[in-house]
Amino acid sequence: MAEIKLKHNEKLDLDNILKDLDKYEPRRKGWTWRTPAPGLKMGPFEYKDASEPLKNGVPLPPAKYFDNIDPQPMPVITTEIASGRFEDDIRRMRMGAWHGADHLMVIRTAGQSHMDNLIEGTPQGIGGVPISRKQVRAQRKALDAIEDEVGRPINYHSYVSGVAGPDIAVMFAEEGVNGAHQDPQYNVLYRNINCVRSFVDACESKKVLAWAEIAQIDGAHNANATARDAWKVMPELIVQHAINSRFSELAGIKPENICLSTVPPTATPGPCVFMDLPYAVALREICDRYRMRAQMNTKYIDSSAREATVTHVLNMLVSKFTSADIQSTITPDEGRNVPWHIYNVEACDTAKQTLIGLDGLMEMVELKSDGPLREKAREIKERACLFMEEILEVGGYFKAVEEGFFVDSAEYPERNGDGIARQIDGGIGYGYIYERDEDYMAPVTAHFGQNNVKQYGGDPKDPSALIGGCTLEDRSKIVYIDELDDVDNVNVRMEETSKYRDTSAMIPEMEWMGDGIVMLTMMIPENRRTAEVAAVEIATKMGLADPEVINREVLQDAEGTRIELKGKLGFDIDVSKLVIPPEPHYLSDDEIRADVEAHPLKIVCGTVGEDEHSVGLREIIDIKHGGIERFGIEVHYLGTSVPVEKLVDAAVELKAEAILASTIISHDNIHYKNMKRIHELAIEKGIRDDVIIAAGGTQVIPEEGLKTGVDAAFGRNSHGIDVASFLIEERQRRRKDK
Ligand code: Z97
Repeated sequence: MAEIKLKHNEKLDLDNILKDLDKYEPRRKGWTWRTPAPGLKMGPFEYKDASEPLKNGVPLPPAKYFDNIDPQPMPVITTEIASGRFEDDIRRMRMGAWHGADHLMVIRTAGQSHMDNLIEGTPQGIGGVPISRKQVRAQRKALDAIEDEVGRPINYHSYVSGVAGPDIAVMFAEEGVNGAHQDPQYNVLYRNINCVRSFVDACESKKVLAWAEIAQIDGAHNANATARDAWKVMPELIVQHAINSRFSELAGIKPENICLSTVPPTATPGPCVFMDLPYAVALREICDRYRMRAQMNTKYIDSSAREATVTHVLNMLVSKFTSADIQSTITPDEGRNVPWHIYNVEACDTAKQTLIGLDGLMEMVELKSDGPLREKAREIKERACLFMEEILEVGGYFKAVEEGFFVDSAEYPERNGDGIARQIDGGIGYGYIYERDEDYMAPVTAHFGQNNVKQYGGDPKDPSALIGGCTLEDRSKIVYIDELDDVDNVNVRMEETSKYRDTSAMIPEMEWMGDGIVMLTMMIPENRRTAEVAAVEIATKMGLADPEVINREVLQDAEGTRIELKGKLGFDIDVSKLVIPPEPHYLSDDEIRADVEAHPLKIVCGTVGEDEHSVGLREIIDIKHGGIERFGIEVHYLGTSVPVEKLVDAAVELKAEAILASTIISHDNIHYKNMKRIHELAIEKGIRDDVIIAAGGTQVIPEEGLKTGVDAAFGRNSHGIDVASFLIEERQRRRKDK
């Protein structure tokens, strides 16, 4: 099957991804960590904790000041994608990968834990897409092309939870999935699936994950998100991690593929690092042979992206102190349920920026080995051990769940008696566990427990040889089903949006192609309640459909409220009809400096005529404003209301190579008249061929200005770099002509 090659300036062709999926074969199995690059040198810097750089990516915005370098931190960076349409998720994956994500997690949005079989095709239903073989194949296939493009392996991930857990695990192993959540406690506590069934199923699932070398993440973060006071479940979080990790190891998963889904339990305005760091240290110490996948706190996120970003950054400080192996970047928009492209990308940037910003930190600081950090960590570990002992005392995990040990709102050993209680003989899937019959046989690879092939002449060490290999060895045995539902499938959905793929029509989107959603940010000078209603009224008058306030922050009770609102645009545009002016052209700072160093450049300048404005020209020349002085250009500033004769005379006297004239006042076209006069005077004085004349001002239209005979005219929004680039290039042109 021909590999897909992406071009950085061309959109990913979804039709091509979906073509021939029946023939797709994953390139590899198992998880990939980043390659460390100690002592990496990039631009003017050296990094201590970086990993190998990407071939292609989007650097952080300030990278333009540092040769556009894009250093990559050491932890794998996760982006959790939950648009609910896998075909749009694929495009988001590419954007995420360009911003540094190499663990792409697809959140199931259909409540799939209760579906007792594999789902085929690509139905969207009403609750969002379930994970299906077709979806997994399409996404893994797209990621093969994306990882080639960015130049780093990408881990693809989803969930092996629910009553169909083992079926999904096998499908993941067959399809080259690299990471998966698997934790029977999730089924029991949050999906009320029978506990015995969940643990029996988990044996099988974990055995399959082990074979496929899939990195496993547990579900402990859910206790934090569900608890009434999230910081009170710290001992229990450790217990949950311990149960799943030890169980996984016993089922055959290598410790290095067992990742704990850690989550800082608290958030601001609590003194969160003071509470979260001892917890993370305790966990590191007690579960030291496993990997840490640090998620951000999602329990206390509200709808301010700014606030959520700070929480994320504080959380990453804890990650840095405890050397988290995977940094998750669940989008900081959880609080307002807008799982949009931009937030996935922003969160990846937040992680990259923070972790690179903290590069080398641990070479300079050390966590204290005494004091509150260690005391608190020890206390958390003690509480966790007591919790575990009590589980044993009451008769084991199932009994403890029955008695409501978990997600109780008090801090253990206190109990409020409001934990989640599940019956051993109840819940979904109860009554569906059968002992293996005497003549039971399982000629399959990666099967938990007795496969009984010996009875049939097989080799227990190679059980599938009995049938010439199972689907894990012989892919031709995998039954690939394209679609089962004629109406609810990706082809129908893509037909509806084909206009935006196949023509030059374009509409903005946040989540799905063609959704037309835009966000408005407004400062409404009213109280919160009035501002919310006013914002909706304004959006309606602007023609947005379904306007909805998604964030409100009080600036002051009476003075104003910051409002963010989403709404739907009722029209699209044809990009082929746009008149797109060429990009402004600049030389780089280095190019300008080198030219000035080789050929010193002297200029005279001033605001001409009866014009006292000085700010504009100052912006162009002053080093403080990033003006042309910073390139080493020698600037002779003559002030304001400078007669044009004086400017030209100064150029003669100083043997300046260029004259810069600023002119703001435009009454009676005086600005253009003055420019014309400078040009004529330079001819009269015999220096026109030796001097470059440039003029500018807020009322200057460059095309009109050029008609006066000057060499360049600069209008509103011009900067020092525009003027410097022009001067240097014009000089170079003149040098060549000589
Ligand atoms: C995360 N931020 O890191 P269903 N199994 C586990 C889960 O945590 C989840 C599911 C299954 C989070 C994502 C949601 N977690 C938040 C251990 C969901 C999903 O198909 O909704 O029943 O299962 O994963």
